[in-house]
Amino acid sequence: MNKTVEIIGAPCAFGQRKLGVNMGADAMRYAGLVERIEAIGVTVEDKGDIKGPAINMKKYRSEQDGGLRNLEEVTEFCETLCNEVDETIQAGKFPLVIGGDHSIAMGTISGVKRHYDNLGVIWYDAHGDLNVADSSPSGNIHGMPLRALIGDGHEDLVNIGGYKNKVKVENIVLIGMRDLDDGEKKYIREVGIKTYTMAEIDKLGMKTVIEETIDYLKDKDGVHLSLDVDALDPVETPGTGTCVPGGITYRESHLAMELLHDSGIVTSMELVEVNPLIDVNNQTANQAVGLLGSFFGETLL
Ligand code: HAR
Ligand code: MN
Ligand code: MN
Ligand code: MN
Repeated sequence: MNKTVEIIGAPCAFGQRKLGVNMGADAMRYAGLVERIEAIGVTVEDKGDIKGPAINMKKYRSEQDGGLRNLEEVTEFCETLCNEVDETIQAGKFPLVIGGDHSIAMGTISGVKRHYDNLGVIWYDAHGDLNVADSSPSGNIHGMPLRALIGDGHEDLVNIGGYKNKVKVENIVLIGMRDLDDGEKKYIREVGIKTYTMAEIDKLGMKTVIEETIDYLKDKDGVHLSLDVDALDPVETPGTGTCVPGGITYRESHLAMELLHDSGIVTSMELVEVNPLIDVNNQTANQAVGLLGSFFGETLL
C-alpha cells in the first residue's frame, strides 16, 4: 500500500440489538491495529470515531418499530460516515472503516461511490444483508445495507449521501454465505449475483474463490471490501452478534487477504461486527487485526 491508510472508527450499534458492537473499533485499536499496519511500513492515521447519536436504551430495546429498528439513528450515522469517507478519499488516502455493525456499509460505500463510476463490492459475510423491511425476519437494519446500496428499501437508507443506486448487482461478489433468508435467496437467484456459499468454498478452495473474484472484478475502477467477521467460523471467532456455525477458517481468511493484497484491486475497506462484550479475551479483535495485517501486506518471513 503506497497510500496513507486512514482509519475511521464507526461505533454504531443501531443496526442490530446487541450493545458492545459499538466498542468494536476500540477493541481493534487495543489489539494493536495502528502498530500492526505501521510495522509493515505503511503510513497510518487514525481519524478517530464518527460522532453518532447517543444510545437511547428505551428506544433501543423497543420491539415496537419492528419494520426498521433505529431508522433515524442509522441514517444519521451513515450520512456522517459517508462524508468522512468522501473526505478521506479526496485527500488521496485509503479509507479503512472499523465498525460498528454492518449497517455502516451504507455510509462507507455511499462515500466511496462518489469517486468511482463502476465500483465493485466484495461482501465477505455469513449473511447476504440483502433484506428489505418485508423480507427481514428481525427488523435489524444490519441485515439490509447491501440491498439499500443497490437501490431497494426505505427511501432514507437508499438516499444516504443524497443519491441512490450505488452498487450494481453485476458488480457484487458474495463470499461465505450460509445464512440467507428465503427472500434473499430468491432475490440472489432472480438478479443473478455472483455468490460463493460455504459449499463453493469447500469445493473450490479459497484460493480459487479469490482468484475468480479478482478476475470477475478486474475491470472495475474501484473495489470495496466489506468484511463482516461473522463470515469466520464462530468456534475460532466468537466475538460477534450473529454467529453462524460452519464458517470460513482464520487461515482461509488470511489467504483471502493475502491474495487480495497481492492483486492490488481493493481501493477501500471496512471491517465490521466485532463485539468485544461477547468475545473471549478480545480474540476476535486480535484476529481482525491479524487479517488487516495480511490485507496491508504483512508477510511471515
Ligand atoms: N438475515 C438476518 C436478518 O436480516 C440476519 C442478519 C444478520 N446480519 C449481520 N450482518 N450480522 O451480516 O436479520
Ligand atoms: Mn472531518
Ligand atoms: Mn453483514
Ligand atoms: Mn453477517
